[in-house]
Amino acid sequence: MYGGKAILSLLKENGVDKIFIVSGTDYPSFIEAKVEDPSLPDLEVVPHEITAISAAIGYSLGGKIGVVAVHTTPGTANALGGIMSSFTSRIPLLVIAGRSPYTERGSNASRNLRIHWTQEVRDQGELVRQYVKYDFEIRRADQIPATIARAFQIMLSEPRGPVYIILPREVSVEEVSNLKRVPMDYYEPAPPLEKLTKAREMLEKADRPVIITWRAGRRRSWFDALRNFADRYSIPVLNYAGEVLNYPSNGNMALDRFDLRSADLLLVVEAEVPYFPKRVDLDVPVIKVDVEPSYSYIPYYGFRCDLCIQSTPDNFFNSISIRPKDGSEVKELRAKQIEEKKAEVKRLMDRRPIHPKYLSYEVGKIASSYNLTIFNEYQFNPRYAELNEFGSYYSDLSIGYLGFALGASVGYRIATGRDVIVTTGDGSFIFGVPEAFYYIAHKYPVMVVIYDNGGWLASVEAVDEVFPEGLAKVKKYYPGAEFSRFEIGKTVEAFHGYYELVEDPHEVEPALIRGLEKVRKENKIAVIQVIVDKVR
Ligand SMILES: Cc1ncc(C[n+]2csc(CCOP(=O)(O)OP(=O)(O)O)c2C)c(N)n1
Repeated sequence: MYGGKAILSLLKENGVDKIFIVSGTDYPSFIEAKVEDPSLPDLEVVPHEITAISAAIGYSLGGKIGVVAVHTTPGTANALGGIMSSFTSRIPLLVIAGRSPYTERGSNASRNLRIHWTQEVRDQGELVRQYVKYDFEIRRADQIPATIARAFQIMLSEPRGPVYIILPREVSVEEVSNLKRVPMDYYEPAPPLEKLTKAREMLEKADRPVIITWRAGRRRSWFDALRNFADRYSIPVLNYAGEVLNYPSNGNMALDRFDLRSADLLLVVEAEVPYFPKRVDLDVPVIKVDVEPSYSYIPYYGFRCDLCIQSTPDNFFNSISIRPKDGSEVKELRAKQIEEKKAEVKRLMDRRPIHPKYLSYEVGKIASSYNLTIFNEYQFNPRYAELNEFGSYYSDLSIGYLGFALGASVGYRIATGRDVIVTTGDGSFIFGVPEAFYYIAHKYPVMVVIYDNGGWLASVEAVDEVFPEGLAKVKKYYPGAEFSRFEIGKTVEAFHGYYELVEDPHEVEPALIRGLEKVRKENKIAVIQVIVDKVR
């Protein structure tokens, strides 16, 4: 069996049923192998790497193994943002990149185009090395079984993340003499006994501990363990909806805000940035529970860690028991926050331009009534929604590389079969390469809600933060951060999708329901572009 076919066979054995691919002159072996054996993983064309790698990320978030195949150095360049995102957000991802043929003659695979010289780079792995857990250029076809086994071991062991395998064209056609499987188990950390004892002491002693998280809900058993712990011992949870849903928003311990200066212990779980020192100056002990507590990839990092525990959240939470705290104050605070939000939504519901918080409330209502998963990029505010189930919410990935939500929503939909709604800023929508998204989404349709505030509000906010008395703020004029408004979602019609532009707050709910019906009953992509105010 030749190298390319061996890779596809081994991927299939490892449960991969789909490869998101942007092919080039490096993939004849994959294409030939798929034609020879249709039972090999599907080669799902997504015609831009930003969307393809996002789809693979969504596939992994949906519990399967995301695999993306890209074209040598140009494809890697376009996929780099997704690689960075999966590294910093700890998402398993197998990135396969072709490599320019390295021979000038002697093989069918030898160079036959100008680009086969010009696309060669001195060290291809270097392009991604800061953001992958492992990279390797396969030198001989016999190395394929061990390389694939190792790739799975590394990407699935915590902290999970991307691996980058380079496949030269010569190796892809070379015979593999022995396709022997190599067992390579995955592994993950658990807390040492003495650290557990210390954590128990600190938690017992504290009167006002608070859990701060960001992605402790990224695995179902973690989500369940955190919820049980917080509920049983009455410890409030901040960022219950962070990068993922970490704790149900209808749970008794879900808080939108909490004055951290009144806490006497922070239990920081899978969160690289627990708070902003610029905003709040804290002198509170910290227990950190994390599969990699140091975040050593971040060069400057000043957060204290009085007790650093390298563990998965479930291994920690399921091994600790303490006397429950008195949760009455948290419940009161929570009830107050819910009432405030209700009153706020009531105040905002007739307002023009539409307020993004009100839109989030309406999106949240639809998502919970119709059991949809939300993929959010930038504007949806989860506090105004009811998000209760594991896997019902995914948001901006850690490194802030915009453009993942469109592709990821489709990958997630394919992996889970769940209906998905994407919420995205107008800027983020464009970063997501809509046309490439439509190509794949027309087969697996989702609904997209664009929060169109006519530009990059984040860039405007940065000006106000850095120059609070500045002229730009006084003049409300922000060159470089604003752009003209177009009907950006209308391009979906070229892909037989459904489009609506909404400016009237009373039209929000009916438009969302119409869009969802188009997705569910007519199998169409729906894009609802909502003109919103330039506020958060
Ligand atoms: C690929 C990429 N380019 C640029 C940025 C910088 N950036 C951060 S937020 C933002 C604005 C995004 O616009 P939009 O989605 O409309 O959200 P808004 O801030 O307007 O609510 C930009 C440009 C980024 N994070 N990623």
